[in-house]
Amino acid sequence: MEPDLAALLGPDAFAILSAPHRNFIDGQWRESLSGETLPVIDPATECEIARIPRSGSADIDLAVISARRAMESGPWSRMNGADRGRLLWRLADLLHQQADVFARLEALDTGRPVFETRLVDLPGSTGMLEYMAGWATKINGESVPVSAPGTFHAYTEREPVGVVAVIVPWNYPLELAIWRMAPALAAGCAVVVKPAEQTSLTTLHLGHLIEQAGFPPGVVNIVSGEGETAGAALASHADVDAISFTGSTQVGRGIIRAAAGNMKRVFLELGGKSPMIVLDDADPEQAVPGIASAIFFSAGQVCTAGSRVFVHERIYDRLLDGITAFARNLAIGHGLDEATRLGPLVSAEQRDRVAGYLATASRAGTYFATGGAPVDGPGYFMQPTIAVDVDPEAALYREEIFGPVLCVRRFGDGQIDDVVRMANDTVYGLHASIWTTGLSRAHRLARRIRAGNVCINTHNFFDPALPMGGFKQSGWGRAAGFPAIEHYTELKGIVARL
Ligand code: TXE
Repeated sequence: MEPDLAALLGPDAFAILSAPHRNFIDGQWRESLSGETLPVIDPATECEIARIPRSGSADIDLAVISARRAMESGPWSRMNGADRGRLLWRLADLLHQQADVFARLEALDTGRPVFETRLVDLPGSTGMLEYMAGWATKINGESVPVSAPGTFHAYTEREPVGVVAVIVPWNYPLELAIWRMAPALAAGCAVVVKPAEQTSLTTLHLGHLIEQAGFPPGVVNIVSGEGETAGAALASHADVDAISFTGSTQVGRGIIRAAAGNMKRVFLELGGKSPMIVLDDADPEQAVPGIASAIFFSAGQVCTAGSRVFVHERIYDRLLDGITAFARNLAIGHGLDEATRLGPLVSAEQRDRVAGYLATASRAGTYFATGGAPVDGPGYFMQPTIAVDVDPEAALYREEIFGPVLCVRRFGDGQIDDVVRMANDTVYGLHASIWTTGLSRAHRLARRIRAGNVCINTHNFFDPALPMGGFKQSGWGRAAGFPAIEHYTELKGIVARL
């Protein structure tokens, strides 16, 4: 049974949940053209709590036309960097004012603890808007000393790439939408955002803040719908210039194919199977909570989750006991309960997927130090799980589980080369961490790991200033920092005969 959402959410967030949820296209609030809707399910109770537009290709078309118009003839096209920066700051200010409301709605929709959405999603969102607001005035070209400098004068300029499609997944809906939108807007692009069908509430509601901040109509369009229809229409749309996709590697491959039609610029942030290496001199006080949080935060539904850990035998027992106790002590509950530290997985589909991996591993005789199965419903809850000595060929060890499941392996003296080989023996290369008090060992090891981000004595570290992204099949390009702006600009060389 659904708990008293009015009491749990508070009046402001409850009012938002209860109001109609519509697409935001060309500065207007619209139903899907077909009038169809999709249910929004509370993953902790399996109850329907709202409905969102089930948009199709005709809705996507309207959004793309509106973005194109904003790019080419609207006030946006005449704004300078300072104007754009001011709008991004204003949006950040409005989000600060409503941070708690957004954090609660996000917790309800994703199932993740409100403790997390408050700690991570909202500061991460406002921080990125503020950071990119600063870049808006600093997107410079360069003068270029060509071979005949007295005869020719050459310089470069960065122009906005055009209309950008932003497709985001269900785990960090608001934050990921903002991490992709903010650099595109700073660069002067117009965007069409499609949130994941499971978790669209906060992204749709962000449209109200975009309106209040004063963005001209059409600069930001938000359209909810399913991946195979609305998402696919956006990915293959001939009038979209660039696409920023965050999601599974499998769909990422389809995005590349869909983008080929008109050669869209493609940014991809995809899956991971991130390794953590614990050396014998690691500080257990730091490593135990650090490693447990790396996998159990957001119930492991994080692209960078630390899902494989290699532990030196001298620290192994202490570490395994510590993370096992941490897992058993996690308070499992509704995301809106302040005490909750492990919410449900986002959907029945995701719960069944994770349960399937665990059942296969169980049949193969895998030993679980704790967990290993779903928690009885209602709600898509999964036990925090630690699998020991998993066969390196097993699916549990090789594939992205996207649930609270950690694979642990032990190593001994003289085996560090084997550990590096095993850490890198994956099609992914998104994130990694090294746990040691030896400064030189840490940096030497960091150079050998094939991943876009390597953390030392921490994991899942993100900052708007730090480029983030994947090697190998974890993606193309980097989010955050100036590299993110580069994705949304075209570099033009201009030369004049003097
Ligand atoms: O992702 P999808 P799903 C991984 C994780 C998870 C698995 C499946 O392993 O278990 O993917 O999750 C849209 N054209 N990650 O199925 O399908 C979709 O509507 C265009 C890792 O939810 O990739 C949503 O908005 N768009 C990941 C977005 O793509 C399409 C986060 C992501 O959905 C589409 C999420 C299509 N054909 C899942 N099909 C990470 N890297 O953080 C779907 N979409």
